[in-house]
Amino acid sequence: MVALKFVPLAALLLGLIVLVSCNDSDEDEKRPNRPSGTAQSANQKPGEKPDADEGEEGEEGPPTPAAVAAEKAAPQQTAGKEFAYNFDNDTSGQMPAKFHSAKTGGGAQEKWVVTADPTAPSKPNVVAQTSTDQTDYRFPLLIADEGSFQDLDVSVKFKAVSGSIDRAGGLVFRLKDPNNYYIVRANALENNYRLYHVVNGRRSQFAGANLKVTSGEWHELRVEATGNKITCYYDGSKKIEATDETFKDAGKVGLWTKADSVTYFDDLKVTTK
Ligand SMILES: [Ca+2]
Repeated sequence: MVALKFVPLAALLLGLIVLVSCNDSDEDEKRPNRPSGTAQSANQKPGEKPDADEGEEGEEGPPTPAAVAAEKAAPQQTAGKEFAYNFDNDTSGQMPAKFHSAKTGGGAQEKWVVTADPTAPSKPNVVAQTSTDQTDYRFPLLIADEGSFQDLDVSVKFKAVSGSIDRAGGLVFRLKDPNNYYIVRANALENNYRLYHVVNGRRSQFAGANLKVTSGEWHELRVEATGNKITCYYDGSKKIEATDETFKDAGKVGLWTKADSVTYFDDLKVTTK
């Protein structure tokens, strides 16, 4: 009799214990998750966010590319022909002569202007991409109008000034139009140097190297392309050697940034090989 009386009481107690422990574990699950979830998404910028730059393999970009204007044809340059641009005779606050601007991807209009910089490799001027639209898949381009180049040696100095989504500077070559080109770029938020082809507005990385990219200092990007062989240097050191069959014909050269990168460039030089 006594035992029987205890059965419902024991069951009740057991039920209460289960209920309390369930509540506890719910709270335990919720409490640490909320702040860590927030911290994670905050920490995801810039290194771990699902950024287009994070896709090491495969294509990136919208299935239907943003429309771009066709490029005006530029005469293909013969071996030994050289062009150099120091922006020092261009007007501050305006686009540099012998260039036009364009954009791959979405977001606001790119803005390239000549500006004075006391640290310029050649003084007084540099050319700067100054728009800070944070659209991630957005690549402002500054394209040189005078020639197209097949086998080439092209270099530029760049200084990563600011950017929270991205802080990068790049060199474009064998460009057919703003949706089709090769690009090698250095990223000061990710500390890497990567080589991509962009085909119909979609970007694929096919080579790269990890290296320290400091902001606020000048660095040199340089590419040698001969046939399908592409060699990329960073501050004079060979960092990438790759082969690729995508763009074999002559194309234009240019400068590149991404998202909200404010980047200064100077002394673009290109020589036909
Ligand atoms: Ca200059």
